[in-house]
Amino acid sequence: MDSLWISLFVFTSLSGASCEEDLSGKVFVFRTEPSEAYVILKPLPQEPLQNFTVCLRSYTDLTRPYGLFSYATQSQDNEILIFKAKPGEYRTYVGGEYLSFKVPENRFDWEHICFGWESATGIAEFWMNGRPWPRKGLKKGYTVGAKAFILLGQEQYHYGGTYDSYNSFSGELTDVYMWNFLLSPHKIRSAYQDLQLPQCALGWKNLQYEIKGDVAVKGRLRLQA
Ligand SMILES: *[C@@H]1O[C@H](CO)[C@@H](O)[C@H](O)[C@H]1NC(C)=O
Ligand SMILES: [Ca+2]
Repeated sequence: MDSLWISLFVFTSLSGASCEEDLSGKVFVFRTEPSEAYVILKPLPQEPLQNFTVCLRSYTDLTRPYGLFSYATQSQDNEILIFKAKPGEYRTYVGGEYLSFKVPENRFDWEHICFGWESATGIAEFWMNGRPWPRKGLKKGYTVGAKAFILLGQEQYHYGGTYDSYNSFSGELTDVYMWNFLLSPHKIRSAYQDLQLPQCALGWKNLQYEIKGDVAVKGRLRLQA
């Protein structure tokens, strides 16, 4: 972190626009439908990625398509994208190509998902609520670009830019993490159960973020006592 960044960070923190926070037990509530809002995640990763895992937990009654996690670079807007195409299908993108994972519909509950990928084999893992789906593969040998613009709640059409609110997320989002390696099955189950996790640059317990638009940070409501 250089001093310019620190002063910018302090300045924006004071203005309430940007913060680094331990968000344990909290959620982002995207209140409107459709929504123009999104949450920018920082810091920008400075290294290209050969392996990664992204985990997050969401809760919504939307049946239209929506973007959850959008990692865009200057040259590829769908560098990494987690997109719910319909109630029974997630699409996970790497380098502009996607895999489709069929999931149960109408569960009406929180959905915890992890998407992991490794370049060496192109193997992609999709986990939902602590269970692995049959592995698939894409973009073997590819390197995910650095200096990405990462946001939650929209699907970027261009780096840092336009999106279509028809693909916006409305509902609740929590427990967002990204690692630059494939998380072990044991740790993916830990992520699902919200237990101790390996250090990461982008994590819910030390999240640097900036809210754009109508998103509130609130305590998580438990479904059961
Ligand atoms: C990515 O994963 C592969 C296979 O697990 C490993 O050999 C390689 O060193 C990893 N690359 C980086 C940059 O961590
Ligand atoms: Ca896109």
